Amino acid sequence: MRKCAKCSEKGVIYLPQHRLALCKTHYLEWFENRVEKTVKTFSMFSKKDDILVAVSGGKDSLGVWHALWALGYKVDGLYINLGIGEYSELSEKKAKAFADKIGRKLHVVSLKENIADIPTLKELQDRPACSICGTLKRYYMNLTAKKLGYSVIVTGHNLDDECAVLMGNVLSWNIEYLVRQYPVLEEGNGFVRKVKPLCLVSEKESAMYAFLSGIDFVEDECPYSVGASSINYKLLMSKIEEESPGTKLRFYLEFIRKVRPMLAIKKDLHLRPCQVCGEPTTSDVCSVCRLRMRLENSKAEMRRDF
Ligand code: Q46
Ligand code: ZN
Ligand code: ZN
Repeated sequence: MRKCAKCSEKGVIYLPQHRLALCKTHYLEWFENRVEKTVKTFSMFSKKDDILVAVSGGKDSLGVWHALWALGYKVDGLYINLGIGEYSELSEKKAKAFADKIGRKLHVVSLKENIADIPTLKELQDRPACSICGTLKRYYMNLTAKKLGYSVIVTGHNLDDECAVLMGNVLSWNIEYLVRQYPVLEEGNGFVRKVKPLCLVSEKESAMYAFLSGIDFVEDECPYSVGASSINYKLLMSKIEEESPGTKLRFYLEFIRKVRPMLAIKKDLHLRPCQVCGEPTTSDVCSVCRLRMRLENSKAEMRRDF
């Protein structure tokens, strides 16, 4: 390993796309500066904002919480317990321990207490677990942030996540999703502002930051992530990146700079409050309330059968 570019210490990481070797201290500094620069470039939030980080217990979400806390932002955490067996139990424990360590609040929402756990909902619906899970996470993140008075929601999506989504949307030319792919989703129409401060750091850089910061994160992936197409896209992108470092960053940034502005024709989604819970939706009753009704109907049917 080469020497650190900032001091004479031995480097612990080499960043090929930046042609930079750094020691532990200077890597942590580099990472936090990069996060801060991303926050400022995309005008995500300021030190006055009350920020809520959606944490899963993994390296990215705990890492972004740590970096923002170290940079002096007012950041608390939100953990949504999905009820996925041991995986959820362990990740909640790690998220709680991390919150205690940095002395910030962690809010916990249990899907089981609010609607039903993911395995139960997967049984009920003929949809992949991740699609139900994504809808519910977005719903409870927004609802909780509003209820508790947070002005911004942070998620831990990194450059690899964003590139995988971008690749999927490009392969199917999903213009509606492509337009929405941006590091900031503005507030309005009942939605709290949502931002991704890790969108310009790779998965490896994020993992290294979490490791060198001494964060105790969940290493296991969610059992439902196996076979997701995004994993294949990530592998493909990483192969290309190995051959030509900097491709991922270029793919994402050039899309943001050059392509997205050409696609960004304002689409009026006709959002209105859900007639049951009041959260924004494009139909009369939002998808979570419809899911809840379906769950109640199936319970009633089961009671009738017995
Ligand atoms: S937690 Fe939920 Fe992910 Fe598990 S069920 Fe799928 S979406 S894989 S980030
Ligand atoms: Zn150094
Ligand atoms: Zn609703």
